[in-house]
Amino acid sequence: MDLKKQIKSEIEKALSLKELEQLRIKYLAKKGKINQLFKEIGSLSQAERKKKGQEINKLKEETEKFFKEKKVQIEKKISFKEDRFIDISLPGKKLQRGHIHPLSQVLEKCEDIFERMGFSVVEGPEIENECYNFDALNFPKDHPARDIQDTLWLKEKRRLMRTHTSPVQVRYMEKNNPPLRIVVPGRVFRNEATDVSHEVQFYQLEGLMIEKETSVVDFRAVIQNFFNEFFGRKVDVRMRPGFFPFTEPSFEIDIRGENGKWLECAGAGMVHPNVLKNAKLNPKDWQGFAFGFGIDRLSMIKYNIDDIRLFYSSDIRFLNQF
Ligand code: FA5
Repeated sequence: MDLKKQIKSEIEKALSLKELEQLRIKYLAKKGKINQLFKEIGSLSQAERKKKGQEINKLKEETEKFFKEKKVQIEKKISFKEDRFIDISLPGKKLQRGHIHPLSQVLEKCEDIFERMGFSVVEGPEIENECYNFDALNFPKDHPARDIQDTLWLKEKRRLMRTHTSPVQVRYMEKNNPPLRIVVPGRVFRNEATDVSHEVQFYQLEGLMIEKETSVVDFRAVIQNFFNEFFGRKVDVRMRPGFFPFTEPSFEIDIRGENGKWLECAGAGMVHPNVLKNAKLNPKDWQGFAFGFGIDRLSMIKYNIDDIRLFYSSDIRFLNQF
């Protein structure tokens, strides 16, 4: 049989890298058959030697090519087999299931309760201008909240990260005719040091109700109903006098956790006549109340969490508990 054919057929039959290596030694190694052929032509005439030499060189090149191709083929088969190897004694891989973040769950619950009381859910921009965040809300020009220490100002002139959801009150009143009942969920930003109950960014839920006639008594009834529903029990609610430039009178709202401790969770009050005027409503015709819940604080009380920063830690061991 022609040597080239023989080599080719033997290589084709090889099943493993080991067999292939044996064939390589047989044909291509120093003492292999092909080198043997080179030696044998030593006795031929120069012309014949040249011709034969060329033939053997060609055979050598082709043989090397066959080996290379076969090696790639065998290696591919091995890695395929390894990929497909299944060890049925190994425990199965558990699929990690995601779920809604606890703060989003709380926001959804709040929205749901207020919607049942006739409030609509409205949103506003996180990047605000000084006018809606402060001026229209009756903040004096020199109010300390405008200070760079409290507010995250943007490079763009008079633009800022909103410090509360209250600017949406004015935005909404400008475009909609009363009576109004809205809640505004959203993220707010403050340039302050963090601690167990303060974050640089946190969530608020703003509420606004504008009617021909409303009073602090209506407000108290609405929030008491909200808290009872939210916590699924009768909740102790405390209203303390407070100060906000956009409400008069103003209150701080505390609720008592199951551990007996009071925690401030909202600011509120009757909408200031100047704010109604800034939104082109006549304070003689319309009045109302507004409130701003700290959603993180509500969540802390609901789930008995003592550090607000856990909500933003992305610690899966914490998040998986909700
Ligand atoms: C306000 O932001 C007012 N806009 C609330 C308001 C709305 C008053 C409508 C009157 C009428 P205050 O700064 O107190 O108020 O924040 C409201 C609530 O947000 C607080 O009661 C608290 O629960 C929460 N809060 C305030 N600062 C932080 C903070 N750094 N981290 C987490 N929660 C905070």
